[in-house]
Amino acid sequence: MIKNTFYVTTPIYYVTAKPHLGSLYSTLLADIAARWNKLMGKETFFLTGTDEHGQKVAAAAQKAGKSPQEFVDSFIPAYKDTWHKYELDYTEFIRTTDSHHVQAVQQWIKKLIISGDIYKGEYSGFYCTHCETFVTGSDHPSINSGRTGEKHTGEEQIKPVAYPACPSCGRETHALAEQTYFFRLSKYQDRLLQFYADNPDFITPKERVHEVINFVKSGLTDLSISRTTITWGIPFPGDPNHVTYVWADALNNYITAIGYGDPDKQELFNRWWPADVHVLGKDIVRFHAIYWPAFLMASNLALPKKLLVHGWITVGDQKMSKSLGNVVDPIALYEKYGAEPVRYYLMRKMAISHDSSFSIEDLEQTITADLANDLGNLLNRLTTLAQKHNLPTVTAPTTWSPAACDLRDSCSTMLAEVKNHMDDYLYHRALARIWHYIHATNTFFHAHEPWKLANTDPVAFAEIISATCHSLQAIAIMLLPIMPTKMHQLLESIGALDATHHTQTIVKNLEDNVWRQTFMLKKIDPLFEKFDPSIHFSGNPKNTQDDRANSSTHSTPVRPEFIEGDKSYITIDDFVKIELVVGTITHCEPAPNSTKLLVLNVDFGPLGTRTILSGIAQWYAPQDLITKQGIFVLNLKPRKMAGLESQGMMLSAKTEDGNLKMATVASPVPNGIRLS
Ligand code: ME8
Ligand code: MG
Repeated sequence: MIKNTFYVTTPIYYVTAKPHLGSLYSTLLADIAARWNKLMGKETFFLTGTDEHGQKVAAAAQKAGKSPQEFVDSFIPAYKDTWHKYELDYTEFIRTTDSHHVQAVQQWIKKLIISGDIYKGEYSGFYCTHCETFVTGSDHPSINSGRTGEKHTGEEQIKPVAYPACPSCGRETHALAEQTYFFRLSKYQDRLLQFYADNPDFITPKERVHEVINFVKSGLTDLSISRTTITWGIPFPGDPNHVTYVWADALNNYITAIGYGDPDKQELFNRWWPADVHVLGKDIVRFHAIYWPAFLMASNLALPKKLLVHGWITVGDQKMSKSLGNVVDPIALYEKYGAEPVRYYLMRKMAISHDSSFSIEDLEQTITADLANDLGNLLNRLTTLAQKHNLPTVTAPTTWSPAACDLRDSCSTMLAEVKNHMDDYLYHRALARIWHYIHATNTFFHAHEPWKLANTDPVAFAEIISATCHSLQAIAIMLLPIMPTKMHQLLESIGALDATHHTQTIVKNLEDNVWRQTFMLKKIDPLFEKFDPSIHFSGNPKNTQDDRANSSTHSTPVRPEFIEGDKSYITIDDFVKIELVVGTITHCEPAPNSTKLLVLNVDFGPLGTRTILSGIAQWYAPQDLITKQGIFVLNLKPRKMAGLESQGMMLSAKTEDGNLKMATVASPVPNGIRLS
């Protein structure tokens, strides 16, 4: 029996902050896949949610001075509100702290312990908290676990890297040695390779499969799936000192949300599993293409049909990310532009397999040109004309002119091609194809100058109006998954709202060149607003279509009001007020009566020597610092600390998990040099 169901998921997001444009993008891709399949007559389940356990979340909670549960709870309304504002019509929002998920994961573990795929052992290696991932020796052949022991050249005042960098994010990992439960990943190496060979379409875009195959071929070691050094996680069944590794917890959301582990929900589970598509960004391919299929194999469950892997939304050349602090706030965009223009822009401009740069200038130009001018104006002219000539109801002619037949033929070709693109998740191509047809419809409408025909040839006039309405109906139906509310308004204004109730038949008819009999036209407020780029940007406001296509490659920075948590840039004048100077630490000792502070004597060359106190005793022994060059703020108001006056501040970087490194220069420079 062919299932007439469609199950789509998004990554569940770490709740360390509110959602941003990147998480919106993934969730939107899933929403559009669900809406499209619904339109094509399938029953759909669209799952999204939040990943709430693990070290990363616990560390962020601690920093915020909240309990982990309180901390994660505080973000849920922001997620749900943002998704509702953007019309992301999910079926279920799963939280990994939901009790049914917790219980189902525990059951899953128990089953695998019984089957022998989970066993207890000892892990010793490295861990990246940012990616919540274990880094093994084979990931990093160049593990360097100590000082180089070379002679002093001045250069190695910078400590050699003590731990390997994380292969995903490049951050320094930390050492980990603990008792742990392992998942027998190594056992599934051959079956995984066979699966990739048998299912060449498992990963979209296809090219991504090579890195996965290479990784598996290089040899899979068993995966540590419990932690004893953290407490914020699902308690490991039968061993209270352990909590479940966050990925072994999180990946299972895709099955626990539809009833896995609940005997009363067996039918529901069978109805939806396996998932038709998991949407994810390219950062988490390894977890979804290797660990997840192996977990499922071990559980005797079918594997998902597809992983839809997308690239980054970037700002300039940088990935938009919570940790880089350059995230665009979807709510600020919503307030200025509305949900559906932003939905359109993200789907039109972000090619799924590539990284794509986001800029407000490009967004405004796209809304103005594509939505307000190409589509909105066409509807507006049509309905204005019909109203002016008192033609509320248009009936299709018995025979169509050759020009109208051409338009009708190109409509059915457009539909067939757009359907293929939509089925292949190539939404930017589908939209480009629809816009090609919108241009053809505009050309048809304007070339026949219906405003002149109204009084001279009422039959020809009605034909132009009717054919344009048919085109608009087809366009609106294909755009329903992208801009549901606006397209309902459009269909209503041409009296074709009923088309939304039986879309499959309508699409079939349009493909078969069967056009509708009557339309009833009603003028409505413009569907889309125009944005004049000259208000915010210098340069030629009348950019052509081609200029627009290029504009994202040399994009202007996103305006500050759209950057989350960064509502006010400083100017260069503000920056130069801070005197940042390089100096060498010539003497260092613990501050009297303090376990935290060190007293540094720092030589600033021509600027003299200063006494500076720094709260770094926990990370550096005094002798480690002598002869090192640091970066200091020299015009900070002197401050009394531990009974001494500190005449400046040393800069350092503290990581989420509490490591601290002093800031320095890449190679020695003369003391007293000012940073600029
Ligand atoms: O990795 N452009 O959660 P996460 C496009 N909890 N997409 C982006 C993006 C950007 N600049 N930034 C983030 C996790 N994303 C785990 C997932 S799943 C069982 C567990 C999207 O909060 C993209 O989909 O770090 C990426 O894969 C995801 O957010 C990572 O979200
Ligand atoms: Mg991430």
